[in-house]
Amino acid sequence: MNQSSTTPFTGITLALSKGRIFGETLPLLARAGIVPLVDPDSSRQLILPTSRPDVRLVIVRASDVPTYVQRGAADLGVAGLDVLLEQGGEGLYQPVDLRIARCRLMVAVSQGFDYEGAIGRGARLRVATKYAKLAREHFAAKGVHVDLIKLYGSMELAPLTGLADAIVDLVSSGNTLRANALEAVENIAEISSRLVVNGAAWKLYRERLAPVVEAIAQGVKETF
Ligand code: PRT
Ligand code: MG
Repeated sequence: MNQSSTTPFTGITLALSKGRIFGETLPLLARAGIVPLVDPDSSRQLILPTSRPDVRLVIVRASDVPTYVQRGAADLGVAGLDVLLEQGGEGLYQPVDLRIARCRLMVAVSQGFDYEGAIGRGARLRVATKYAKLAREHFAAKGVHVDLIKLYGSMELAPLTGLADAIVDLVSSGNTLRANALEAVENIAEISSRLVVNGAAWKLYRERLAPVVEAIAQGVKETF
């Protein structure tokens, strides 16, 4: 159990993304006695040692967290339910709702666009989103025909430029929708971040992982 680069790391590796998830996970980790020794915002380091020599953090893209944990490159991870639902979350055990980075997955349109009318007429709706699977499932369940337009960011721009009639995106404060003259018309899912564990690692190394998982779960209980 050491963190030098010459010896393989034998402790617990936790994958998480920079930004809001990192910021909101830190207090929960601190309650579990895990404090990063390096600030990922001011350092280029992607592997962060912590106050616990047997625990390290790896910084990855939010949508890459499930891959790291599924393939065992990380034992634990923090991932948004949006990412887990969109990707399927296969092989992942999800023991703790961390109740952080909360938001809603919603359908939004330009203010004044007659969404219900368009659906009622059976119009084929052009929907821009990075959540292709979740959007497809949502509209299929409603029996609405859609042309899905896959985007990787700035979904809010699509209705404003005529690229799409509607978007499926995350909304938290609603400020981004308001600033772009959009309005939410449907709620698809309540989202928060989940602690995810590699299913095989959980079976093999449960006595090593469980104390960390339980400490984080306890942190959530004390925080919310
Ligand atoms: O940025 P990057 O491309 O690396 O990846 P990412 O965008 O997936 O990462 P990040 O850090 O932006 O988001 C990580 C996770 O945070 C998401 O997977 C969600 O589970 C969660 N989360 C919570 C959010 C939001 N709230 C949120 N509001 N993720 C994104 N947003 C965006 C939203 O897409 C929209 O553009 O913020 C904007 C709306 O915010 P409001 O406050 O104006 O409504
Ligand atoms: Mg982002």
